[in-house]
Amino acid sequence: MYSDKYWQKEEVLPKKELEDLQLKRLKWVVRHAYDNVAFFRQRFKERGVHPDDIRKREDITKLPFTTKEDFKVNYPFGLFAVPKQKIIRIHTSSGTSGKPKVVGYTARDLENWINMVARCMYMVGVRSKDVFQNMVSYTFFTGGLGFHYAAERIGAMVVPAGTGNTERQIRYMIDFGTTVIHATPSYAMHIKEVAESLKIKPDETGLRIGCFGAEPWSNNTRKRLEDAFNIKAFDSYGLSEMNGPGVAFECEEQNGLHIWADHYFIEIVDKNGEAVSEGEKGELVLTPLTKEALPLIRYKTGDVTFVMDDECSCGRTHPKIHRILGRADDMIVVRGINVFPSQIEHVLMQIPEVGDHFQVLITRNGSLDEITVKVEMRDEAFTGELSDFKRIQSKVQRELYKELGLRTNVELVERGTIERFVLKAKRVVDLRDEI
Ligand code: DLL
Repeated sequence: MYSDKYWQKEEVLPKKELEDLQLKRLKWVVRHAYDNVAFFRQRFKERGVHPDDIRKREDITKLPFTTKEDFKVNYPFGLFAVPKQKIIRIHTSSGTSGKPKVVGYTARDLENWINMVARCMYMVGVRSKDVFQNMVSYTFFTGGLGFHYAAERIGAMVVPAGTGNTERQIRYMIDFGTTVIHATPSYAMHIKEVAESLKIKPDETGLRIGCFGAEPWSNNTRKRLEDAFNIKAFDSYGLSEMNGPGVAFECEEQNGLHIWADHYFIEIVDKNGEAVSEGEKGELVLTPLTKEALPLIRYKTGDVTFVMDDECSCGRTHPKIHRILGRADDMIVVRGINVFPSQIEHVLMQIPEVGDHFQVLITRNGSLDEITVKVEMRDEAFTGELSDFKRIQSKVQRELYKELGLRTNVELVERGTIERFVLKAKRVVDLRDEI
């Protein structure tokens, strides 16, 4: 630990020093990838670029991008830059189809990763006195072990709960005196609902902090979770290809996520792979600067965000990104209008009559795309009166129109009708190709 306030001294490195460190590490990782991964060597040659061409940070744009597709071609270990005996762990990230992406770690990679997640947890106030209940999957998913070892490193008491068996999770929270929880926001919403059905009041638990991530969620969901559990809830961003969680995390300001620039080089690009203007939104491209096992160059994450490069009152000098707006490939294009599911969530979660669960169905009616939002109502709002029902339905439709500029069909359903998820939610069902 560096001080009472920070886990590592690198968190407050002056900007110039941080940039110098980035350049030094960028040169190292580019050379490492070129020397040890045939795939990168060939890509560099095709592009007519050599590691010696990297003299300043801006030279990164000379390098080719790496994509999710490249994992498929190189399945399982073709992108690894060290011999197999130096890899001490692997994880996988399952895409929606085809082969999973296999990611590997050397002992030093794991050490760096543990420290990055520890930085994040320490940043939001987790200390050795805390009881940390880790309610995500512990297997191939990076969220389980990623948080587990970091919490142990801080010295917290770890409850390796995993997912599911929600009533027991709630029992343990109370019996063990859990103070910090980690879950996907959709599972946290489900836990909230089960706790409510058990008539457990937020202040009956000793919870203080919630770490939520691994999928898009909204500020209005944050409010609901904070009220239900009497906690402060923080957004946690990461991806398996960049170790897992611990890439970026909110600090106590809850306004943007610090992205650890001593370990990741950040770019935001448009559809053509060109840098966007400062502060504009686009796809996040990351180059890990210290990864020995998997030195991905200019990796296109598919996640859409923008850089909020203002000074932060927490004192950390690492840039902040806005919470992820959505995945480029999650974006629904309906009648020419781009919609991210998180925009819909944002609208729904601020309407008091609306419950915590929803689903978006996209269908085609002739040549016209239709979007139907199925929304659970809160029990209290469900009076049985048709006029109430109609009023709420038009209210939801009106609010969605204001945000999306798009007419939607709204179907109100009873609580418990829509599927619950213990890890990442699947909220959008696109039936356009099936009709
Ligand atoms: O989800 C790693 C993780 C574990 C992050 C625990 C946070 C907490 P993957 O399964 O490889 O890794 O999925 C990565 O999930 O590219 C984003 O599209 C999405 N994602 C992750 N965190 C967030 C977030 C883990 N806070 C993919 N907001 C990423 C929005 C997120 N999307």
